Amino acid sequence: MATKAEIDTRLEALHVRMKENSLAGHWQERQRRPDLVPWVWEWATIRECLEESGEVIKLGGVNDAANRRTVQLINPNLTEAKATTRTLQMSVQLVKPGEVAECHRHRATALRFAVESTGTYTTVEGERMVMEPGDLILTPNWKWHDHTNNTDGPAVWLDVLDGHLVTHLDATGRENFSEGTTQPITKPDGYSRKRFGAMRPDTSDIDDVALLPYSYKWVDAKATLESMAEAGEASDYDGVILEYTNPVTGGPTMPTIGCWAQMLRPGETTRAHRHTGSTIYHVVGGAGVTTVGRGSEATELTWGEHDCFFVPSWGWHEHRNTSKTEPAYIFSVTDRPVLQALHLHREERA
Ligand code: GTQ
Repeated sequence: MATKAEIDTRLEALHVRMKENSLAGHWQERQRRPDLVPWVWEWATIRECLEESGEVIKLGGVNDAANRRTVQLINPNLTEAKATTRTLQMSVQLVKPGEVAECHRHRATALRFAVESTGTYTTVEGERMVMEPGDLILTPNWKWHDHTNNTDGPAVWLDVLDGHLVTHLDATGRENFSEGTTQPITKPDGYSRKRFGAMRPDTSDIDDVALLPYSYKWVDAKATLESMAEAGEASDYDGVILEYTNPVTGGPTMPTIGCWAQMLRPGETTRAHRHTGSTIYHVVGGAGVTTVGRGSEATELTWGEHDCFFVPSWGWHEHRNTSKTEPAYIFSVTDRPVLQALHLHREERA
């Protein structure tokens, strides 16, 4: 029988030999990545940093100008990766009057959710999609897109991209539009919403209907939430909630990013649940508190108008509208469609 000391010596030698040969034992330790932190980004701070970036960062054109001017929301445990979550990035973009953010496309999927805008538009695959506050515009992967602010006020919107997921999958790719700063406008305004919105169109000319350029108006989302609230259609766990869907497939907005709009009625507190898939929230209006985790581990995220906050995957959470008189409206994005596609979506209710 080998002694403990002999075994230890041989084990150490084995570890060295394996390391030299790019091998490792299952029993050996590895670096664990940290859990993500529930977090709130206050709008006032984001907006001030964005305003300042507007003074010092030039957009478009030549030399040191950036191709996009955004302030990125970072999870405190993802500072090196510069990421909001391990799959999604939420950033806030500023395009000043007269500015253009040049045309390109990439294999990262993106969306815009307008915060301040009076008529600035994103052109997606030849269609101008005008942004009014709360409007949602999809830029599925590999669709040409550029942004034009022809108005006399700043345009500010949330960008959400699945770039971290795409990078993780080694599937990145991008291309600049070579025939100018912006792409030609080839479709009438409202084209996608009219063609795909109400009746079932013939889509046999479309390569992949899961990747439709599309836009959704906030007036519609809000009116729907209000009529659902009136009818008492609500979830104990989410309040009055709607998922934005692809108008042709009925599935999620895009294969990698799901979008939701919800209303917490005055004074409403939801029941706690948790699920796989992480969620980034943006408060369209109202004020409240979201409790993440339970017992001594609980964190209270206090939020108000335009703030953004994050609930990690598998984190218990419940929302409370702290106003007794006003509803709270929240837009959120999630990587749930990916988890569903991989049969990894799970939910547990308290
Ligand atoms: O506006 O096309 O936040 O390409 C990151 C990458 C925005 C955009 C981002 C982008 C864009």
